[in-house]
Formats: sequence, C-alpha cells, structure tokens
Amino acid sequence: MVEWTDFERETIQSIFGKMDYDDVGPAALSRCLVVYPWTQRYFGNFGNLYNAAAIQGNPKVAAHGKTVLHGLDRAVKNMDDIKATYAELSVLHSEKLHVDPDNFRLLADCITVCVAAKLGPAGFSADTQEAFQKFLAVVVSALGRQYH
Ligand code: HNI
Repeated sequence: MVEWTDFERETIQSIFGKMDYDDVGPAALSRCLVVYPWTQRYFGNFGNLYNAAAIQGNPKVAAHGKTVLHGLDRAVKNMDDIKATYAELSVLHSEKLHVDPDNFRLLADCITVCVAAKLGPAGFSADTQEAFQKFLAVVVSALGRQYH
C-alpha cells in the first residue's frame, strides 16, 4: 500500500481544489498528442489532428482532456486505494481501447507540465512537484494493473 505524508495529502487536495479543469485538461491532452504523435492513433474518430494548431483547436480533444482530468478526481477522493479505484478503467483501456500502458506516463508528464505552467514557479515548488508526480505515478501504475 502506498503511504502518504500529511504534506503530500494536503498538496494533492490543494492542487485539485484550485484546478482549472477546462484549461489544464485540454492543454495536457493536446500537448500529449503533439509531443508524442503516436498517441494520436487512439483518437482516429476525433477528426482533424493534422498539426499542433488543429489539435489545440479540436473540440473533441478539448472535451476528452476534461474527461481525463476529471478522471483523476476519483484518485484524489480515494488516495488510500487508487489501485481498486481504477480497476475498471484499467480493464477499459486494456481490453477495449487497447491503449499501450506506456502512454499513461506520457500523458501524466504532460499533466505535470501544464499544472506547473499554471501554478508558476512559486506555486509549484520542488516539494509540490514531488507530491504531484508521486500521485500521478500511483495512478499510472493502477491504470496499468489489469494488463496481461
Ligand atoms: Ni483514457 C477514455 C481516463 C490515459 C485513450 N480515459 C477515458 C475515460 C476516462 C479516461 C475517465 C472515459 C471512460 C468512459 O467513457 O467510461 N485516460 C484516463 C486517465 C488517464 C488516461 C485518468 C491517465 C492519466 N487514455 C489515456 C491515454 C490514452 C487514452 C494515455 C491514449 C494515448 N481514453 C483513451 C481513449 C478513450 C479514453 C481512446 C475513449 C475516448 C472516446 O470517447 O472515444
């Protein structure tokens, strides 16, 4: 079981308490699709992903970015059992969507970049980054659990 310090718990609650989902969600997913273009293959039904401007202006990408970011709320509310919280979502990504689990970390890193950019250097200290990336690492691990 993952152990969390009080600081880590407070930091995660605080980041999500002031999260701008409508901004950070679309920014993170579109960044992932631009920086790691092979991730586009799962979104063949999203229309025009031709270049960075098309991706950033694509309403389906924006909507799905919000869905994914809100998907993290479940982990925030269940920090002591993230593995069980994501069992079903892991099965969906593995068996139905066939998403390569390596991609979870890539998207997680894009979420970190976007949250850091939003909070700025004063709001996103090294200690804050440690807590946030630990949280995302646990989410990534949980999403990869049902792969076999
Ligand atoms: Ni992901 C659907 C959460 C990473 C490709 N994804 C979802 C849904 C949630 C979700 C929530 C909606 C499920 C439902 O409809 O019941 N995805 C997450 C989270 C992460 C993640 C929390 C990691 C932080 N997903 C990824 C990655 C990819 C991905 C890295 C591919 C590169 N996800 C998808 C696709 C769908 C999806 C594809 C279906 C989209 C659609 O609507 O057609």
